[in-house]
Amino acid sequence: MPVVAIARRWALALLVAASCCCSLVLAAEHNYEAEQHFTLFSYSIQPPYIEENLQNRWWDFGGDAYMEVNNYIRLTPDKRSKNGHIWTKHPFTSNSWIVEFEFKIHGPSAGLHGDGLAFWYTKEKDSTGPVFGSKDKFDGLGVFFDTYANGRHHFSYPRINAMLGDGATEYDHDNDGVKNELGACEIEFRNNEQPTRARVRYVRETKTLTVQTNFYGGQGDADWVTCFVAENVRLPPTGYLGFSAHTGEVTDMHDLIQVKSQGISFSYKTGQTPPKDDYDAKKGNAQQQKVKGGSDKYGSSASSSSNRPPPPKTSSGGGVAHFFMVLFKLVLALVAIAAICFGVWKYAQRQEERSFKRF
Ligand SMILES: [Ca+2]
Repeated sequence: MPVVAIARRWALALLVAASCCCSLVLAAEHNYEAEQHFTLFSYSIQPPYIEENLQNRWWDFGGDAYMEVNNYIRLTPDKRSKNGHIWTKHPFTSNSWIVEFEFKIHGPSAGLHGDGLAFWYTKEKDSTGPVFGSKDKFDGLGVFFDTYANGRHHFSYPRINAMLGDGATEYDHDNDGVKNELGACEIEFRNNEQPTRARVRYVRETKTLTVQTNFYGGQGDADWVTCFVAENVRLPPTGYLGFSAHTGEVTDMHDLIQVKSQGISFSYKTGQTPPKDDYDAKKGNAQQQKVKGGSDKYGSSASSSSNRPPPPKTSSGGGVAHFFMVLFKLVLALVAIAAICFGVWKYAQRQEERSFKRF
C-alpha cells in the first residue's frame, strides 16, 4: 500500500479519535442523561397565603411579617428596626431543587434605604438575628438581595451575593458579606414597577449553585439572566426554606409575592449511579478532630476553614464561563489532533517525494 494511502488512513483514524475525545469531554460534564422537574406544593406559597383557619399548613410567619391577602407577604414595613421572616414547617429533602420566587423591595426614599431580603436553605430556622433579620453563623445557604452598602466598595447597589455558612463562620456584616461570598452580581431590583423574579437552583449531583433573575415575566430561558454560578457547593442534605428581611436606620418595604419550589430528578446513563452525598460524615469527622485538638468553641479562622466544605470556585456570570471552559478544552484537543494529522501528512508527502526521486 502506498505511503500516502497509509497516511490518509491514519489521519482519518485520528480525526475519528478527535471526535470521540470531544464527546468524552462533554459527557464528563454530567453522568446523567436528562432531568425532570416536579412541583413541591408544600414548599410553595402563593396568594391568598392562608387557609380558612387563617393559618398556612406549610409555612410559619414570624417577627414583624404580616400579609395582605391576595397581594403580598410584607416581611418589613417602611419603618426602622423591623425584621420579619417566613419558614417552611418541614425541612426540604429533595436532593436537587429549583426555588423561584417573586419579590418587591420598594419605598419612598430615593437616597438611603435598606437593608434587603434574604433567601435561606439552612439546617435551622425561625431564629431572629442580624443577617437580614435571621441568625448569624448559619449552617447552609444564604442568598442576599442587598440594597444598602455597609462598607465601601468599587461596585454599586443593589447587589445580590451568597454565602455558604458552616454553622460557625460569621457573616461579614461590615463589608456586606464580601469576605465569604460564593458569587455576586449588581442588578437593579429596587422600586421596579413589576415584581422581580429570582431563581435559585441547586444540583447536588454536580454541586452546582445557580442564581438567576427575571425582569420580563416570561418563562423562556432567554428571560432569565444568570447572576452567578458557583461550583463545588456542598449544602446540608436537608434544610428549611426561608425568607427574611430587616431594616435598621434606613428602611424599605420588603414584600414576598409568591414562591414556587420544584424538585429535580435525573435519569442516569446505563451503569451510572447518583454520586453519594457524604456531607454529614465528612463534617462529623472534621468536628471530632477539632474537639481532639482542643480548639475554642467556634475555632480560629484556620480551624474553622478545616471544618468547612472545600472552598467553592466562584464564577460571576459563570454559566458563560463554564461554557467557554468546555469550549477551550475542545479547541485544545482539536488543535493537538490537527497538529498530529499535519505532521503525519507532511511525513507521508516527504516519503512520496523520495520514492519519486528514486525512480
Ligand atoms: Ca448591606
